[in-house]
Parts: sequence; C-alpha cells; structure tokens
Amino acid sequence: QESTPAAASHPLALAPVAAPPASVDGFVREFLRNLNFERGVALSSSAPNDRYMALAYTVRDYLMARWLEDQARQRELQAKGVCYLSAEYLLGRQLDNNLLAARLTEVATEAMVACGIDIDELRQQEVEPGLGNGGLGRLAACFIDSLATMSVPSIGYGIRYEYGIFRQTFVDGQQVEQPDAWLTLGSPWEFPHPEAAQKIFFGGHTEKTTDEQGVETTTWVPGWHVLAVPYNYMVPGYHNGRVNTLRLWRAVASNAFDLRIFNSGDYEEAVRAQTFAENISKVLYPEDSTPQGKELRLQQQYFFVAASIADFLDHQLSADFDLENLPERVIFQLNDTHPVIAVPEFMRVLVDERGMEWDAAWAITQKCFAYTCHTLLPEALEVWPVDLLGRLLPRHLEIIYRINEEFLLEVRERFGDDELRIRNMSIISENPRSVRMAYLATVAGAKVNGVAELHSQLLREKVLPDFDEFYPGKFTNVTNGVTPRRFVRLANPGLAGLITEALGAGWTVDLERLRGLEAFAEDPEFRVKFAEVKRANKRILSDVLRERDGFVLNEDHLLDVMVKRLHEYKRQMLKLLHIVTEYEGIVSGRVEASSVQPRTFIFGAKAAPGYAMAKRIIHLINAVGSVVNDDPRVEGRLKVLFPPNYNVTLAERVIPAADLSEQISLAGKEASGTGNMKFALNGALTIGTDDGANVEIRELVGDDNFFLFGMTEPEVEALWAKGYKPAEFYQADSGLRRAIDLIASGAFSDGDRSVFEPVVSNLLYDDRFMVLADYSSYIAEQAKVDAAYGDQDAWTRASILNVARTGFFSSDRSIRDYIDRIWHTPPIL
Ligand code: Z16
Repeated sequence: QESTPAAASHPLALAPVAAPPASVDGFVREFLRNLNFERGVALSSSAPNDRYMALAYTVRDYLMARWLEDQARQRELQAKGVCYLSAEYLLGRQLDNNLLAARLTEVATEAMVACGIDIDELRQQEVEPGLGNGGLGRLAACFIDSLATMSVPSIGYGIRYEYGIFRQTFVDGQQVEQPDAWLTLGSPWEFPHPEAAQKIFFGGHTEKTTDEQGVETTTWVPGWHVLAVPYNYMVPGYHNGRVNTLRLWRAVASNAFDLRIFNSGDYEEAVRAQTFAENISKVLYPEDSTPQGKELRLQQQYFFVAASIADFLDHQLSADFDLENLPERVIFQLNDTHPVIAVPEFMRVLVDERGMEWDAAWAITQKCFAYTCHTLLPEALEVWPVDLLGRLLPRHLEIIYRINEEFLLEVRERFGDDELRIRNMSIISENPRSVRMAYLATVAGAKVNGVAELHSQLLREKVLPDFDEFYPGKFTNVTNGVTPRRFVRLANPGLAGLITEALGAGWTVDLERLRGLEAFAEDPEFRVKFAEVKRANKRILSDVLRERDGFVLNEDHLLDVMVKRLHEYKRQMLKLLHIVTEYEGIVSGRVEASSVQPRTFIFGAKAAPGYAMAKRIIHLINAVGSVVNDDPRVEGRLKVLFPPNYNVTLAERVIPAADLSEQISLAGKEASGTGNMKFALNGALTIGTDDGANVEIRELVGDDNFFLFGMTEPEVEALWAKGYKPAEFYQADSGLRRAIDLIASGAFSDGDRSVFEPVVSNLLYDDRFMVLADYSSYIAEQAKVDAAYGDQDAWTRASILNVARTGFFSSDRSIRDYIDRIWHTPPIL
C-alpha cells in the first residue's frame, strides 16, 4: 500500500489499472504476453501447463482493476462487513468460474481457437484446491461466491494448506491415501504477501504486574512464534464487476526464531525448528464431522484466527478508528467450532494489547461474533483438554476461565444454585478437564444458528436447551444453500440453456424465478427437451468415467447416485443392502432378471484415514461391485460403479447426470446436507429420510415428487427409549436376512467369511445408526422408484418440478438470511 513520494506523485500511480480490451484480439495479445513474459516460453514450445497458466493469468488481468478498486473502496467506506472465519474452503476449479464471472468464456474460447489451442485441454490441467473435507468446506466456498455476487463487504479468512484433502486410490478394493500435492505445478490464482505477515505466538507463561495505582495487568510471555503469510485469492461476483478477497494464511518460520538456535551452533536443530513451524499449515486434517483432538490442529486453529483478527484490526480499520465502535464495523462468523479460539484471542487483544477494560471488551466481543453449528453428533463438538490448551495458549486459558466464571455467576443469579444445571452449562467439563468450544461460542456469540430447520430445532431442544432458555432470541436458523453459478450454470450448461430459453436470463442471481418452470412441466415438448438434456449429461459423464477410470456407463439405466463422505450415520450400508437384495433376488432365481428396472449405482466417498469401519464399508462396496459387475446373470440389469477420489470436479459431472439422489441418513443425524440441494436443482428425484434439509426439499417439491421412507426423528428417539435390538429386525425380514447372510457367507470375499465379519456383527449387534430398522421401508420405497421410472414422461415431469421448486436453496438466499437475522451488513452499491 505504501509507495514512495516520487512514485505517488507520478500520474500513473493515480490512474486506475486498465483492464485489457475485451476482444478476441486483445485477449490473444494478453495471453501471448503472459505466456512469453510470465512463463518464459514461446507458444510453439509451451507445455499444456504453461498454456493453462498463461490463460489463468490473462483471466486475472481482466479482473485485476476491479479487485484493486474494491479493496481500496472497502477500506475507504468503512461500512460494516463480514469476516468469515473457516478452517476449510473446498473451492473446486477456478478457471471456468472466473471466466463465467468476468463474462469472458466466449472471448477466451475464441482466442484459444485463434491460437490453435483446445481450451478444454487447458481446463483439465487445473488441480482443484481441495482445502476442505466435504459439506462444511464447500458451503464456505458457496458463501464467498454469493457474498461477492451480492456485493456484501466481506473477506474470507482461512488456511492455505500445502496438502489438501488426500487423493483416494483403491488397491484391491481398499482405500489407500496419497498426498494431495496441489501446488506442485504452481497456482496461478494466488497472490502471496510476505510483507503483510503477522507474527503468531505460542506457549510460554503469563506474568501479573501491579502498577503504582494498584491496577493489575497480565502479560503473556510466549515461548515461540511463527510467521503467518497471507495469500490472497480473487473472489469475483457473477456479472457484477465486484471482486472480493479470500485470504489464506501460510505458516513460515521466522528468522528470529531459527537464528537463536542457529547461533547456538546447532544447524540441524535450526532446520528442524523451521520444519516444525511450517508444519502448521502443511496438511488439512481429513476428518469430516469427527475431529481428533490433536495438538497440531489446535495450533492451526489459533494460527489462522489470530492472524485474521490482527490483519483486520491492522489493515481494514482507519488509523483513528475507535474500537468501541467495532460492532458497527465487523461481524466475525465462526464456521463450526474450528475457529472458536478467536473469542479469547479477541479478548486478549482488546484487554492486554489495547488496554481496554474487561467488561467493555466483553460487551464488544458479544456483539462481534456469531456462531454456526453444523452438527448434532456429540463427537463432532470439539473439546480441548485444559492441559493441552494451557500449554499452547496459557493466557487464553486464563481468559476462558474468567469468561466461564462470570457466565456461571450470571446463571446462578438467574436460576439460583442449581448445581446440576451449572455443571451442565459450564464451558469447562471435567474428566478430563476440558474446554467445550461450542459452549464458549454460544456464550460469546450474538447469534447461534443451525443449518436447516430441523437441525436448528434439535440444536435448541436437545443439544443446548439450557442456553436457549438462558438467552432468549439468541438461537436462529439459516438453511444452507449452494451457488447456482457453479452447480447449475457451469456444471449443467444444457439445463442452464433450456432454463434461459424458457424464462430469460436473470435466474442465475434470482433463483426463485425457477418457479416459472412449473408451467413448462405440463408442456410435452419441453419435457422432451428436458429429458434430452439429462441424457446428454449421462453421455458426458460416461465419457468422463471411461477416460478417468475405464468404466462403461449404460446411458439407458436409471442412474442412482450416493456421493458424500463415508460415515456410518449417512448409511452407505443401507444402500449396499438394497443392492445386495436386488442381486440376491436375481441370482437365487426368485426374481426374473428381465423384470428388473436396469440401474447403475454410483458411489463416491472418502473415509477418514483413521476410521476403520468406514474403510471396511468402502472395501465392501468395491467387493460387491466387482462380484455384481462380473456376474452374467445380472448383466445389463445391475451395475455398481465406485470411481475413486470423489471431489468437486467429479461432482460437477455426476450430479447433472443423476436420476435418483440418495439422502438416507438416520433421521436427526445429518445437520443439513447440501448435495441433496444440488441434485434436486439438477432434476434428480430424491429418495430420502426426514432429515436435515431433506425435510425442506420435500415440503417444497411436494410428496408426489419425493420418495420418503424411514423413521422420523421422534420415532428414532422412541425406538432407542424402548431398547433397539437390530437382530430382531434381521429375524423378522427374510429379504434382509438373505442379504446379510450373503455378505456373511463370504460371497463377496472369495469365500473368506472373516473379511466382512466386523461389518456384519456391527449391524446385527450394535447398529448405532439403525440401518436394519429402516431397511424394509427403504426397500419398499425403492420398489416405488422402479415403478415410477417405468413411466418416463411422468418421471421427467416430476424432475422438472424438482428444479422449478428448489430455487430456495440458492446460497444467495442463505446469505440474505444471514444478513437479515445475524449480520445486518447491507450490500454496498
Ligand atoms: C462438516 O462437513 C459438517 C459438519 C461438521 O460439524 C463438520 C464438517 Cl467438516 C457438514 C454436515 O455434516 C452437513 O450436514 C452440512 O450440510 C454441512 O456441514 C454444511 O453445513
């Protein structure tokens, strides 16, 4: 930002940066300039990666002027803005998204043709930044897209992991993880700013000093520190000329740190220290909704939130800003418990560094933070042992203790000395003594929200009822959403074209307009065109899977898709029992093969590397797949495909081709789901339980256009209360018995009964997620799916109605809800 006086008075320093001319010629010139001057190669000797990089640089160049303007404007206006704090951003590929946002797709395509280059080949070069696990990380990516598209002053903060989510391979049907070296060939989308690095301190101890007036102050004497170096990413709004910023932090060893050791003469130790510091942003923890309480993870969390808060206070506020006014200037949104250590950090900065009184600082903190909870699973609510936290962040632990003390005093004032209630509400739990991060976030946050209606209700009633009573009005709901730019416009150009033909442009930023398609559902010609689009999408997927995995996809089959992280609560096992049931029926001769609706089942799922049961289920899916696919008796009827390494890029091809979307979690376990929304918006019908956002999808599309099955959440509760014995369900249902017996017999493991024995006995004797209890209703509903698919025209009509009625699930609407209910940050024009 600083320039020398001489440079600052130069006329060019004041002139806005000019975008290159948006003509094919202009684009070609800029592209060749980038290829020659940034890549240092001639077109004739360039590698595909050179050409991809030069293309990406060119797209950047067109966005640059607006980006620089918007950064300056955000600082000048000093309007209230959002700091979205998230440990994960599952961005997906950037090239197409940025071309689309900047209206450059056509010009770039023609420019590449003029250069004799196939732009599709360049698209394939990009390694997607997989800086997230699943739903939560992808949600953050959708939200920053909507924030930019809606011109909301905002910045996303996170971690620039050197290795994102692992690359999944299968060896003998079992998951093997490979490191995701996404940066090997360089990333054209990032801008490092080492000059804006923040020092982040850890460890050490605290000291109390009392001055002449008897005022006590605490100072933290840290033991070590690292540098946090920001990397900026452009976040272009769709067709609105706005470019927001995503700022991801990388950990780098500081000179001072290793010099001290180096001066002691221990070179190896100095290098070790460097490696140690840089470990902090080395790798994404690969657990979706079941974090392991590792010290390095807490380091990552503190590292990025401390850097983000300091960055905001140092660089986003005007020099004379009065910190008392912070609540009118910023809201820090906590994406799950991962960034919650920001709360004591913010208090520490205000009190210890800026000299504010505790009470004033706490009042500000309680207005500047809001917390989104994304789960109901108790094991997903992070808890940090105080000995670990106190060792790493001794001052923060003291601050948390004081927050808790004062909070529990308030609770006593309200409810009297109700010791049980006080123990239940304490931010500190015992045995081992630990900090409950969700409670800390709830006490500190101005608002707490769940991510779907049912989830928010259960959060208030089951997880945090005492807090709901104590803080009336604090709890709210914001149902998740997905960006229609990436998941309709880009992923499904055929459908997008058909919608625009029918409704005109404009729906991409106003998705409720899809309602206009309801009338077209009754138009036979439109149904034919719509069905053709689905078919074409299957063909595209077929090409992708052949190229990628050597799979053959039959485009006449009903395409039945279950893609999401592998977790017992999501119940991939239930899907598998359905497949085994169908298979067993045919091979035993009880069912005539020719009477079965041909189906291809597609799975996509990564298991956390330490989650043994999830990995066994992956093994079993592959084992069932290879037996079914090799058995001539079911040839042309049943096919199971499990492409490895499901990611955003593959999702963009699979979802638009799907006929049936599997959303079959045990009711009360899936907070929302967001894949469910993407499928419905692309015209797949859902078979699902009454869980998460499925409830809202079904309400919107109507019972006739949704396949509902399974217990409701209250029914699940009732069955637990009565005592759940899965073996009783096994005994009572012959189809279920045959399916489980077939797995137990070794039919899918070359006769070896031991391989899947743990899966079988888990189902029969434990079954925490009640797969067996919902089996019969699932099978019955799948029969209705088969019957419905038999009437193609009726199916297409229902499919159109799914698209027409799910505009509500645009992430633009989610962001509007956050603005109205939580942030109060109007868009700037
Ligand atoms: C995550 O992806 C989710 C929850 C969580 O606590 C941690 C992670 Cl990494 C998911 C939920 O499981 C899913 O239901 C929800 O749709 C998604 O977050 C976004 O809210």
